[in-house]
Amino acid sequence: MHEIIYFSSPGLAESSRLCLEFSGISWKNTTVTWDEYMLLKENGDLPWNLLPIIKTPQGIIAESSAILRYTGTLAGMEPEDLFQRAKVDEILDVMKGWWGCFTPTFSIEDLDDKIAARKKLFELGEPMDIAMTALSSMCRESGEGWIANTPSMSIVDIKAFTETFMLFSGQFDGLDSNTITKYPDLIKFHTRFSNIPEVKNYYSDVKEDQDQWVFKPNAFN
Ligand SMILES: N[C@@H](CCC(=O)N[C@@H](CS)C(=O)NCC(=O)O)C(=O)O
Repeated sequence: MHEIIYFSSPGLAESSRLCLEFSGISWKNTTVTWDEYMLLKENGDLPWNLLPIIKTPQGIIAESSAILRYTGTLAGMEPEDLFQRAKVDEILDVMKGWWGCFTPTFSIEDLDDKIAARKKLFELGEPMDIAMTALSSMCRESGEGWIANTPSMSIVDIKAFTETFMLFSGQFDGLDSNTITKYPDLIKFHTRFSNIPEVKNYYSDVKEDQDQWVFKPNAFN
């Protein structure tokens, strides 16, 4: 049995949760509070003191990218072709840089300043606008409909879906659905992806007050 342990938010675990869902294997989604996280840390259960981790039959793996590649392989979403796999990794690395420019806003203490900083990131020509525009082009231009031009869905499609739309759930002050609806190609990508049966089914019981509402069909329509 595989078990992912993380907080209840989508965060760094959602892409792997979705991969496990696609894999068809039996798995457990364990969500923890901050106090439970601290306990895991104090008990030495976390290889690098951070979440997420995945418990596998052979032991624990930490680091979200490693977990994504592991669960993506279980789901058959790691391309076998070396070039295609490297392309997928290339785009994953680029995406990591995109979200990296968002991270410093977490340490802004004044709420108005935090909101202003986040809104600015999405203004024309600013880093997150550049990111959303680049992702829009990849969605528009992908031959087979998959972001890295793979013949079937890869882990980069999963990561693009979960890590883009989770930004607009309302959990991050300053960002809401009005920000993302400025990018129609991303809304098209959302509509297509959220209606894939496995995805639709996985989120079917999600309630409005859960951050995962953004992954349901029509979330932004
Ligand atoms: N590079 C790690 C980063 C993990 C990380 O920063 N996890 C955060 C939650 S998103 C955490 O465990 N925070 C607890 C803390 O800061 O003490 C990864 O990709 O898994």
